[in-house]
Amino acid sequence: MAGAGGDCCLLRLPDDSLFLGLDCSTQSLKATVLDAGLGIVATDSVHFDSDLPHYGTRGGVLRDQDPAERGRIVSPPLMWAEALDLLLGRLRSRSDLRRVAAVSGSAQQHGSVYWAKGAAAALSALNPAASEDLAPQLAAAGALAAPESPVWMDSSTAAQCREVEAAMGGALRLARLTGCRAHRRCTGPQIRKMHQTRPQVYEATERVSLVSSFMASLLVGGYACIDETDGAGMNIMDINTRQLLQDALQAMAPNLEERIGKLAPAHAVAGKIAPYFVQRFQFSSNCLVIQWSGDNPNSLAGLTLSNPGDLAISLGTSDTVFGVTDSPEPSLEGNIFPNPVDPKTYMVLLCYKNGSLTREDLRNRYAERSWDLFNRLLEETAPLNGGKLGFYYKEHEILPPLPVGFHRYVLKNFTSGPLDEMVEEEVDKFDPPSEVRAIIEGQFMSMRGHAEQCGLPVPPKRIIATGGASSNPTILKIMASIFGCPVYTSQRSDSASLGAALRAAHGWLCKQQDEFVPFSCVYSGRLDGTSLGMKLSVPFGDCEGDTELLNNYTLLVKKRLEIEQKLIERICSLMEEMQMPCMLCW
Ligand code: XUL
Repeated sequence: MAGAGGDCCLLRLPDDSLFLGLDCSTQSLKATVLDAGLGIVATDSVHFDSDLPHYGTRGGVLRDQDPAERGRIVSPPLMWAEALDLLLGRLRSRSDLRRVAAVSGSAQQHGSVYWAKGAAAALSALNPAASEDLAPQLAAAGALAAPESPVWMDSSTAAQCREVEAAMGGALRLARLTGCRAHRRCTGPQIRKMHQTRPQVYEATERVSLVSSFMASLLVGGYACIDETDGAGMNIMDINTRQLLQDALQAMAPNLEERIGKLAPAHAVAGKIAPYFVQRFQFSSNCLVIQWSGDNPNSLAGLTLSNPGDLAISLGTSDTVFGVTDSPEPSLEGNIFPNPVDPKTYMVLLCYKNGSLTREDLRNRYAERSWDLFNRLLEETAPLNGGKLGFYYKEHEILPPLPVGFHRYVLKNFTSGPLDEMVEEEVDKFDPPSEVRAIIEGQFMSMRGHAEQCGLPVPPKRIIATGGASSNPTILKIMASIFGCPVYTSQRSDSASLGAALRAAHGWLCKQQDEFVPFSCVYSGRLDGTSLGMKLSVPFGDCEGDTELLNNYTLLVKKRLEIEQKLIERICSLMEEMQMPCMLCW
């Protein structure tokens, strides 16, 4: 039997079937359609800002301008619903949606959606014959208790994070139980803030969904469960038993369990697709909706990451670093989630808020808004940047937990003395080429240092780079030098929607077999020549000097982590002087 580790090759996806993967990320909704041979038959996307400008988002989000609500960042859930109609309409004209055997999805992690009382009934009554689409029908039924959802970028929950950690016996205990400390983007503290600051919304709420389960709920026309992988980003689930923790639920808000509902494994069936989608877009009424999950877990599936020592780095709105482990060690840094495609293992994730938008900001300031010039400047400057280290935070950062601000240091006597004895001097600015190198080197050095602290293997055996900036070879070359390993790229930059399509096929197979089957059954023997193939983009160790350079980066990473620590201490004592609670060491 396949589930018992038997011969997966006996399992077949029906020849004429299609599998649809959607990814509701911060800035867009994307789709990948796979055929039974795992070839890509269609892709498409809806960009929230430009395709749906009436929601007024920038980068897919709305930033609260009220000084009392600094750091509050939200998105309108109806925008995601409208994007779903638009995207399926576009896809229908390019592929035969009747052949879709299963659909699954990926979404930005941690965001919370508040369904109003009666929303379950409204979802089941979505009318395909009505002239209105999903969003106006949901609005007319008053299906949402809050028109805006706090998303992963929201950093306005510092007080709630402190309270929750205190109630749960400290940050480390909470991390050991739930997979992470109360990071500001975690959903539990978001819900607590909603209960404290908008009690009327919380009272009116029948169900809280994550962005992933919100989208799945639209597709099944009823509340879909939160899956156990994305659910781990909420601070309310025991990552070992995958059950809700009563004391954590109570630390968040009253009567929360009934608003969360049950959790389900990521490979489970959420339901059959609702009649709305059957009639509007010609899906088969037998099309299965497989549980949706978070974007990072879906990328893990899309990159078929399963070997210890493989590290994925996704360079997108958030930069993330992740790998698989069977012996997770939750700490104050990073997140541990159950692996969405293997109930026995876990994924370790580091998340940085300052990803592509911060790189773009530096490009605009120092490289005349041009990636070509940005790359030229990177190539003109020597590795190690002459001992110049930059810390650029346009958003309140997670790793390290530092507020918005730019900090620059030069190591004195960089060219003459031993690196580990060098003392740093703070400066106001660098020349433009050094600024450009400092952000790229700085981001990768931080990833390497924190990955090591979280127990991820450094140097990794290989890195699989994905996300927008992974198409930039100059950036990838620097990644290889700093981590000391070859860098591969996935043939497809959108690993999250690809992962969702593969998970749709996986969920379909599990349902067919009536038991869990290994994820590799979906793709066994079919990695090369399909959408899943990897390409070696930067080799490592072939050039003279690679190893010496790696050793120097090792020292520079150590120095960088020391400076980070000093920056944290400086901010803490400033807060203390101002007699304010220190937001960094709650
Ligand atoms: C991960 C995280 C981000 C979002 C981005 O914990 O918050 O990577 O998932 O969509």
